[in-house]
Amino acid sequence: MADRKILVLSGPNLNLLGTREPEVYGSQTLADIGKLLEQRGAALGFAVESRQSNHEGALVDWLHEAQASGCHAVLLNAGAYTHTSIALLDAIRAIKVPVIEVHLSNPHTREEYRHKSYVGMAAKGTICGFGANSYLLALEAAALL
Ligand code: CA2
Repeated sequence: MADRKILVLSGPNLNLLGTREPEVYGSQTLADIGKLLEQRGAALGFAVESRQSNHEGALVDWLHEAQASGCHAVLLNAGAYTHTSIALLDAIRAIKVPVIEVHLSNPHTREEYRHKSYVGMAAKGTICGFGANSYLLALEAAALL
């Protein structure tokens, strides 16, 4: 059932996860995280589908799709688009599905240009700074909605 589905969207460069900068982003790959989310989701009674794109428009399309297909929630790590994308802000505002902002690192402890989040301006809430566990914690939060 679509209303028991949680969509996990990851943005630009996150396909490189686990291959570079492990000191910042951890050593697990996005596929590893996807498997963990699927397992935990099943235990919580949700089908979890994970997707990644380096393209802003694909993320916008998938947010619209989450609404059209009646998803329960979206977990969104928009990568660097977090800090630049009014298109993502508008897309999140345009849908009723709650979007939880996720980051592996804590952008607030990093460069100033990472402090502003357009995603966060419309997200239900934000979980950041816990590495791969940020996604899992966001899933727990989504299941409570
Ligand atoms: O901490 C996060 O999850 C970020 O969304 C990651 C983005 C960054 O621009 C945000 O400020 C915070 C960068 C993703 C880059 O992913 C890489 C993964 C492995 C190696 C290189 C880049």
